[in-house]
Amino acid sequence: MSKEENSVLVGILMGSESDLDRMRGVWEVLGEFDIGYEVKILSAHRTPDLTTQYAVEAEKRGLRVLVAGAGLAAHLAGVVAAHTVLPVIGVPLASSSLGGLDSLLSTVQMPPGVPVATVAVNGSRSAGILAVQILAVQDVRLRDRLKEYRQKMVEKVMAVNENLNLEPS
Ligand code: RP5
Repeated sequence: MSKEENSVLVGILMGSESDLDRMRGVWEVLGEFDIGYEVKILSAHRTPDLTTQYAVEAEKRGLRVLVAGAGLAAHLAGVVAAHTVLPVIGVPLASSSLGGLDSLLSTVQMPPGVPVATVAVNGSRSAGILAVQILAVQDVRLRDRLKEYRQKMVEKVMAVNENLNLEPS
């Protein structure tokens, strides 16, 4: 799956097809900002060679940010980060009886030297926004669009406040 109109700048990886729904927010946001992306199912333990190959080749292929989501022991983002100097955003997924705490710790607690920028458990929209922010460092128009996005958030909250009509109990 990919958005072909623009050059592909963001690689979105996840450990299993069962992660698709929880990762959807990443490509929804990238679509909203017209950023080219591709989505791949790649697992650190089920397809270790393919995962390594993808991470090693990503920079040469023109990708600029990688987003990796996985549940359970969730070592995908760390393994990908080990094979590239591109920024890697980790999305811990709550796919186990531990409610995502396992994924959170195994994604965020990378040993020093190989960081994974970890968002909230199931925080796929935030991962998408962070990817846009990273790309926006070199792109003033993208920064302006991020400012508009923030302004819309303000307006949404203000509209909710205007419509709050709570009866005293
Ligand atoms: C992880 O194991 C995946 O990222 C997924 O969250 C979890 C379960 O995978 P399936 O057994 O549903 O394929 O590697």
